Amino acid sequence: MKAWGIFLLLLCLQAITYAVIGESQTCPAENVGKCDDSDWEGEFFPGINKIKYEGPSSKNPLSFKWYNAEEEILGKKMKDWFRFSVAFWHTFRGTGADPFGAPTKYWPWEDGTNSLKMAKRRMRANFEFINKLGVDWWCFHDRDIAPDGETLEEANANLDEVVALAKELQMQSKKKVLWGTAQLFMHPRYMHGAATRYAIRPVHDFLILIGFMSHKINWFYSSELGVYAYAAAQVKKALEVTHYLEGENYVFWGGREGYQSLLNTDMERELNHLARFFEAAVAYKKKIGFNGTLLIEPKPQEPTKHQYDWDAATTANFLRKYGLIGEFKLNIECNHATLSGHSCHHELETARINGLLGNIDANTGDPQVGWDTDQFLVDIQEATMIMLSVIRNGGIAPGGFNFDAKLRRESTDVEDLFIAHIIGMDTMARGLRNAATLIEDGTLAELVRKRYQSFDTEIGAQIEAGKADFDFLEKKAKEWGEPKVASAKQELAEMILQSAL
Ligand code: XUL
Ligand code: CO
Repeated sequence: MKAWGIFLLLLCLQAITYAVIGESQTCPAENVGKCDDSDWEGEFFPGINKIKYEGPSSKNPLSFKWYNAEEEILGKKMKDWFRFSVAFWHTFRGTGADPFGAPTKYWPWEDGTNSLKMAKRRMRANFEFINKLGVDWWCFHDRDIAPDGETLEEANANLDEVVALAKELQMQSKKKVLWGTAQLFMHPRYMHGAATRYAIRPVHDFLILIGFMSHKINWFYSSELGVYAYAAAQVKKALEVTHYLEGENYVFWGGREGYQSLLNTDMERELNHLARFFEAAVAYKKKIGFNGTLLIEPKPQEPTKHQYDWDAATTANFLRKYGLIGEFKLNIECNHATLSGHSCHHELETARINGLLGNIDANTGDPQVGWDTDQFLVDIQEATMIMLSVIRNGGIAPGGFNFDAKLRRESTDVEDLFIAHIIGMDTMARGLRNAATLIEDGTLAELVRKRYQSFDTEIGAQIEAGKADFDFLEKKAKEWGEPKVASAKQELAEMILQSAL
């Protein structure tokens, strides 16, 4: 009886304490776990200071060994060569879940909901992160930063609330959006694509063809037209908020603009729809005075079996066919490049020589895994090749290097978010330093020049100017006899490259 009495007394005391003091209104950073309804008032990354350049001999994982923002390389500050950006969707919405397994990451500030309150808290975490990391840019999809709604109006209102906070945080920290985009692939309404398809139309046409139906039924069209219109409305809003957040670019990645089977697909019609969609986006961009670059991000497949913007060359052809070439550039993603059977360097060079190199989604795949693993790029040789293209392009501003990369599922510490970005930035910085060494040394350029030197002669120049017809060339072939063919010197080129690594 006595024990029960003490227990009841303790319960009463607890009740009185809550009534007088109230529940704790803060959720301090040390409180790893759930953060009920209260606002987060601690630091999100306690114990992590602003990341500094400490040089190659540093053993501190939370320091840059090669990226020195203010250092000039080939007449430009490192930070201006790169314009590094954090991808909100991976860094703040990545959970570690994969098709076989549950989430593995439980960041202390997350409360397990997709509420507006949580969206705002995450946005604050984003700004603390980019401030501490020392990057000036961030990228987002509309639906990563704010919850979707039951209606378009509700979704837009949610977005407006989070964007207002982002704008305030941007002003305080002098950060900006590198690019924004609309997420047109997650919601089931986009399962057939967003800007391409009347999936049901071929069935409908077939029924008319065999005489089963005699006239067009609007219902068959309405749902798919509804998707196209919804996607347009979503892009319209995403363009507006990107503009409001002083975004310098806007990206189109059409994950579901493609097909699973050509049997039920009218490819020509779908591509026409896509071009009309892009035309409307160009018109709207001009209407609202958004001067950012519109970028298309090629990817061959995943989630669709075949995506229409397969690679840089396919996308360039699409833009030329529809007269859109002057309105768009490309956002080359390295992991997408390898999925399409190319190297990142190939895709960058294809974009560059077509005047289309706009931005880089800096990541990499795994040579033993066949899908888009979105890893941080840590291969110094690849980074060097990438930077050779970027330097030849004179930089990529107003584009930049967006880390469309995520932690491995098994990396679960908060500090891993920093370490991953640091090694991504250091790797690219090593690439820049190496590429600059190669360019200043000039041996590689000389090797390449020599391979084409016969075209530097008078007749070579005539050929390059399109002034040598077949009759003339036949005459020369007879006059010169069997040509001597020189070595390509590939191994020597590889040796020169390695000397700079
Ligand atoms: C998907 C991908 C996207 C785009 C933006 O593979 O790269 O994250 O960058 O939608
Ligand atoms: Co990407």
